[in-house]
Amino acid sequence: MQNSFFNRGFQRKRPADTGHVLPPGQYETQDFPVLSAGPTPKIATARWEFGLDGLVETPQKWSWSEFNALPQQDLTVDIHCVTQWSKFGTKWQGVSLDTLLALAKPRPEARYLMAHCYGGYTTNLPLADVLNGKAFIGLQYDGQPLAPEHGGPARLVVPHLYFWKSAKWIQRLELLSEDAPGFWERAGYSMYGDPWKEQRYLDDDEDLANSAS
Ligand SMILES: Nc1nc2c(c(=O)[nH]1)N[C@H]1C(S)=C(S)[C@@H](COP(=O)(O)O)O[C@H]1N2
Ligand SMILES: [Mo]
Repeated sequence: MQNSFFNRGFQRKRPADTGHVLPPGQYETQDFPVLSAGPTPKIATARWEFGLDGLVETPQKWSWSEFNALPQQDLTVDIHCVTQWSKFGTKWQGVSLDTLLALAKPRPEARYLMAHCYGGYTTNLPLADVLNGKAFIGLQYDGQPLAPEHGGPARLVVPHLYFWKSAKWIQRLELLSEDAPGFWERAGYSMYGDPWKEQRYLDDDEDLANSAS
C-alpha cells in the first residue's frame, strides 16, 4: 500500500507524464505575463488590415472579416520568453501561415521575412521557420478573442522560437531575400532565437560566433 502511494506521487512529478520539457535556463509559470516594448495600440477591427507582401507573386491584403473567413485551426503550444519564463499548453485559434503563404506564393528568392506591427515593433524570421505548421496568426486565446495586451486583434505566434518573435498587433509580413534585424535584434538579441540552443543574444548565434573567431 505504502509503495503504491509513493509511486503514484513520484510519477506525477515526472516531466514525461506531461510531455512538456523546459528549454535550458527557463522556469515554468502558470501566469501569462505581458511584455510590451511600448503602449498597447488601439486597433478597431473595422480599421484593421493585414498584408502579406514583398517577394511574393500575389501580394495579399485582408480586412478583419476577410481574414476571419479563412480556415482556422485549434493549436496548443508551449511558449518560451527570453526573460526565462515558459508557459506550457497555451490554447489558441488562428490561421496557419501555410494558408496565407499558399495564397501569396513566395518567389524563389524569398528566404526571410520581417513582421511589421501596429505601433512600430518589428521582428525578423527565416521563411522556413513559418512553413509546415510552424507558425500561425492567433485570433483567439483560451476560447476568447485575443486580449489587446497580448496582441489583439491578431498576433503572430511562432512557438519554437523565443516569444519576442511572436509579433503582437501584426499588420504586415514582408518577404525578403536577405535577413535584416528587427526591434530587439538591433538591440543585441539573437537574429534567430532558438530556446533549445539558448540563443538569447547576438553573441549566442553560432554562425556569427564562428565567423567572428
Ligand atoms: N508588437 C509587439 N510584439 C511583441 C512585443 C512588443 O513589445 N511589441 N514583445 C515581444 C516579447 S519580448 C514577448 S516575450 C512577447 C510577449 O507576449 P505577451 O505579452 O502576450 O506575453 O511578445 C513579443 N511580441
Ligand atoms: Mo520577451
